[in-house]
Amino acid sequence: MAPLILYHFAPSAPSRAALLVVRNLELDAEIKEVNLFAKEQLAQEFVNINPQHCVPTIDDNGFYLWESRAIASYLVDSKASGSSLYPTNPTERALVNQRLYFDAGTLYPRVRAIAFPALFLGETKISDEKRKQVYEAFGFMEKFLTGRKWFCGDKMTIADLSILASLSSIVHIGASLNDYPNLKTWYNQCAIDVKGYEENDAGAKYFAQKVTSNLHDKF
Ligand SMILES: N[C@@H](CCC(=O)N[C@@H](CS)C(=O)NCC(=O)O)C(=O)O
Repeated sequence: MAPLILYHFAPSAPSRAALLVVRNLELDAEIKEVNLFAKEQLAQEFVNINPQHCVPTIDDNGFYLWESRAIASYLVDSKASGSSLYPTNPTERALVNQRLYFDAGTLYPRVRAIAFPALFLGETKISDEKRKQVYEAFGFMEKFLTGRKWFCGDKMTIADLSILASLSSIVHIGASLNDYPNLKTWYNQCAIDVKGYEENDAGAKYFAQKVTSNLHDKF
């Protein structure tokens, strides 16, 4: 059987989230870089696979899938069914999904609202409103983590991996966790327990350097 292929670009938070799932499931996968800064995602052979031309995308023996959180759940279901990374119990799974949707619909868009204009639209400032929106999301996460080691309870799930990829990007851009002790403790715990933590962190740092080099003011 052909190996799993992950089309990946390290600065991209969604792409790093999928890679973290690969690493935490210890899957044998070929990682193929799609350099977005060189517009490689627009190459015809990639668009043939994914008409939305985004990373991450996987090729699992001819099954093509994109959207990082869909990839995360598919990888657990298809390669490690029963793993606590994506529990099968309906309420436990629903909570993981809620956190994944929170990342997709709240946290990541607020990070992107700062990064994308700085990277691609010549924006040199972060508005107070955008900063406030990021810290509001931190406040929500602080509450999600009350009485929990991980976002969904006492075990790490794909929600933690997805959130880690988004959060590390904005932390390296300069957002502070100091007013969010639960979140800070969780972030430090990730450094200990998440496989591929360093790899994710290096991608997040590189991304943040690109963003902050275009910004005149600090986060
Ligand atoms: N919701 C998607 C977002 C994917 C996404 O926006 N990827 C960006 C990089 S962060 C991309 O590939 N952009 C290139 C393009 O759209 O042409 C996911 O979670 O996978």
